[in-house]
Amino acid sequence: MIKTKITELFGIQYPVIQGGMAWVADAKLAAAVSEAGGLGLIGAAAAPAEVVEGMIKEAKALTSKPFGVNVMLMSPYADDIARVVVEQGVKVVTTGAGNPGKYMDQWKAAGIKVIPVVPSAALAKRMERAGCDAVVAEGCESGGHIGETTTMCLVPQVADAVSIPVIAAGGIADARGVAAAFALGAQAVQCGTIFVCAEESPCHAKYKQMVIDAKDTDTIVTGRAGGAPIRSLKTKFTRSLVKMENENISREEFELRTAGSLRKAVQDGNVEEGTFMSGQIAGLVKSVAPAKEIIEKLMGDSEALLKNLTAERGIILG
Ligand code: TUI
Repeated sequence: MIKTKITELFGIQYPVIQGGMAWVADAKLAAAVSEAGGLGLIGAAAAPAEVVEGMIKEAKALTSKPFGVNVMLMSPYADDIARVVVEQGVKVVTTGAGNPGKYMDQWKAAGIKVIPVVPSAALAKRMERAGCDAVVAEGCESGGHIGETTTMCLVPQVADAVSIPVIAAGGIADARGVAAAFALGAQAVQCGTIFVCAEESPCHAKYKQMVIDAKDTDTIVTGRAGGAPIRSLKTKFTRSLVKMENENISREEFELRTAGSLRKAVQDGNVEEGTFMSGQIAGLVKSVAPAKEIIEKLMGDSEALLKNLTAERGIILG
């Protein structure tokens, strides 16, 4: 058993949160993770509020354990989704891709635990002052929309900047990552890429296989020029996007080429036009497995490693 401030805060068994991945983090995946003792998240992404409401109802039918919703703040529907999570009595809200300040009063009044994803210590401090309950310090090893700082550098600096609990994200897919996260000052981990390959994940079999086949250097960052960098698997398509950006393609043209590309990856496994978001840790993901198995292996190995860290590493103290 690994009990931390985060397992206490959420009333969960293991200090593992599943990332609120756009198109991937649906009700089935979130419920499976929560049922297995972690905290599952539904990713609201850019979906309309009715769709998110439907997913929340579906998750409630699948699990009586706590689960959360990730609100992607760049969504045109963010205001409506902010209201839906309150109406539906969601216990935990994480936010990404922006500052959730304008929703804080509404969410705190409803007793929601608010956990923003932050890419910097400065934003973490602002979020603590705004009354957030914890922060996710997400390094740029992550898949999807990323900041500039690595997990190794971000987590300890965020941990020093705030007194609320810190959850480490970015590059964590096994016990070594969990142990490192604790050593850096985190109280829990958030994992994304490993759950792309959960049996319950809605990702197309081709997407899962591409993550399994990926090695350490197989991701690429697109969208830097437009100010919304996205990490995904290297394909002919994503390489061509970077080439176009380097040739100063217009933002409109870039948007046109990338619109709907994540959906094409998740639902269709379309390698020609899909964006297969993935973290740099894909190389550690070797198979598709049920969420419960993923979590039990991750946490079982972590407990063993944490108990015996130096001996397992051949490090001699004193
Ligand atoms: O949000 C994510 N990852 C995502 S969101 C997403 S969907 C999307 N698609 C196209 C363009 C943009 C998004 C896919 N992956 N992770 C959390 C995260 N939050 N990463 C970085 C940030 C972030 C960035 C700036 C959080 C706050 C922030 O603050 C700016 C400010 O207002 O101070």
